[in-house]
Amino acid sequence: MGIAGNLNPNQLEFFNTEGYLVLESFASADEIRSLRSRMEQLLDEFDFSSKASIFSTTNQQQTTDDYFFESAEKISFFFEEKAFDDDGNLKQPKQLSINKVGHALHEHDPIFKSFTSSEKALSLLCSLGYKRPVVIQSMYIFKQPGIGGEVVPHQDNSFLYTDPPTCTGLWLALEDATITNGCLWAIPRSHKDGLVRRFIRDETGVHFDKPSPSYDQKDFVPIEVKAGSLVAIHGDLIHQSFENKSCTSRHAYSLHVVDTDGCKWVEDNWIRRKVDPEPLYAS
Ligand SMILES: O=C(O)CCC(=O)C(=O)O
Repeated sequence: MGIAGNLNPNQLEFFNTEGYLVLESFASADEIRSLRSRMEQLLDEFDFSSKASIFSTTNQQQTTDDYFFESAEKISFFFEEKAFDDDGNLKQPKQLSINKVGHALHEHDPIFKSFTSSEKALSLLCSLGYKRPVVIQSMYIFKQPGIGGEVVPHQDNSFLYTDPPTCTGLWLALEDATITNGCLWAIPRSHKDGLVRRFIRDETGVHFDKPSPSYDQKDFVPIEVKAGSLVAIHGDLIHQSFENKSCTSRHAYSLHVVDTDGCKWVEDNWIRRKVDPEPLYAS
């Protein structure tokens, strides 16, 4: 295989203890420019006249439709809940109305694919102990100025469950992420308490198997990072982000990785692939 891990023992210890790790300057200015300008191009080409699907983490059951399910293997566009007026017209240009693009950018777009399978990304996964990792979803998240929606407290293993759980989030800041424009917040060490609930897909649609616990906001710490920083997030870490009420966007490229060696992708996950994803490497 020839892939060597790139985390030092202190970084690994921090990740294992706190449940997350910030890697500053993970992406170069050129890589950020190229991911952002490719997204600008995809957005320019996106014709939303026939279909507008909304993404909301506060209203997930109602807004989940076939467009959402099929996005697991496509490049699909989801609008902000607050993007439309009462007559269903966009209140601002489409470029400032999209919540996210997902969930298979890493498979279908050469620029996103190249970053996703870069040597440094593979080395990071090797450090984290992945034997045969697959990217199970990718998202370009805009957190638009003024209307960027909140992402409620959650654990990534709830949505992307393997038995045993193996999900890690790799969240790359494409712009500076601050408390003002809606950075990530997490409860350090919360991954030690295990998985709280699962997001299940069945013949009736999707639902959580348990209600959300109520979290004390005092337990969350902000993870403010510069553009180019990557935040590795343990699949059981409780994390969230708030609405962006500022006039500055907060773009990010988020990957979720699971292992396919020594664990099983369970069939009641929302993602049901027709074609199995290719592993990034096999060791
Ligand atoms: O970008 C955000 O605001 C939230 C992202 C997130 O929670 C995730 O990628 O798991």
